[in-house]
Amino acid sequence: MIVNLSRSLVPVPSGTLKILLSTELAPPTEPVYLSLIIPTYNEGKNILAVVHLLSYLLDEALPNNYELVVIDDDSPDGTWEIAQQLMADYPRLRVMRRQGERGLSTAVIRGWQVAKGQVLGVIDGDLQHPPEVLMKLLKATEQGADLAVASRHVTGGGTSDWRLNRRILSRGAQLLGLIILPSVVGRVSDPMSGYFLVRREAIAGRLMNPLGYKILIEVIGRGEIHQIAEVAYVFQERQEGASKVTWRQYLEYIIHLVQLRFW
Ligand SMILES: Nc1nc2c(ncn2[C@@H]2O[C@H](COP(=O)(O)OP(=O)(O)OP(=O)(O)O)[C@@H](O)[C@H]2O)c(=O)[nH]1
Ligand SMILES: [Mg+2]
Repeated sequence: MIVNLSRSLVPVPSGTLKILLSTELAPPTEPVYLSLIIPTYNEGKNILAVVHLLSYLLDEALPNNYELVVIDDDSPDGTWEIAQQLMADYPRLRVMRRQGERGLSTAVIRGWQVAKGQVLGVIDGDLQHPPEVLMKLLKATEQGADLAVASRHVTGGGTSDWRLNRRILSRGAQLLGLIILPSVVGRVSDPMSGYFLVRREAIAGRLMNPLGYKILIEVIGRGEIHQIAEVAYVFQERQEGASKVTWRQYLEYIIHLVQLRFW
């Protein structure tokens, strides 16, 4: 009888936020091409659809050569438990339940710390990032990009029905970033994107210290990124669940920029 050990949750790494070099991965670890992290907080109504759509596409594009890793911060709606049950039907899915440490950026890095992929990625767990764009991001990494970013600000990209105040806030935050940290923020058209893939070796072995939501600026700021590709996407409206964005994220973003600039 084959016992499926993959049904248990992934243990949460502790200590510094450093990602392993591929040579440091423990021997029984079977490497894969892509590890895609799905950070979640109260996404119980979305997680099945996200896992299903991504698995459907990746089973075709990278059969048995990818993993999806849900990192849930102990959501009150039990997202982690729903995801854990999905592992029976989706063998490439792994799930981590964090209790203690919280926050989007550190969730992504904790996921990358347990990842087996040569290429590490992140996608929102609320279907606002169109799954099919992933195929173009993958292609860009296969063609040599160290970083492939889904962007709302290249031809063909956009933000569906964002209200004017959110557009202004988003563009204002980008402008501020360009002033405080031009060498990082100026390298991509959409530095606020939470949908991208990065080559493991470009960020491994470096101490990451992100704050808040904007993990991409941490990756560009601390990584060794030479070649960048951008792929257009339209940020979709949320159909289920609620946004976690508040003023706090904007404040943390500013502190994060200053931190990256001076430390
Ligand atoms: N693990 C974890 N995931 C989080 C946390 N905050 C947000 N997320 C997830 O990160 C993704 C993005 O968060 P959202 O609140 O949707 O932010 P957004 O998409 O930029 O903004 P909206 O358009 O308002 O939804 C979603 O999958 C959330 O469930 C957190 O503290 N921990
Ligand atoms: Mg969202």
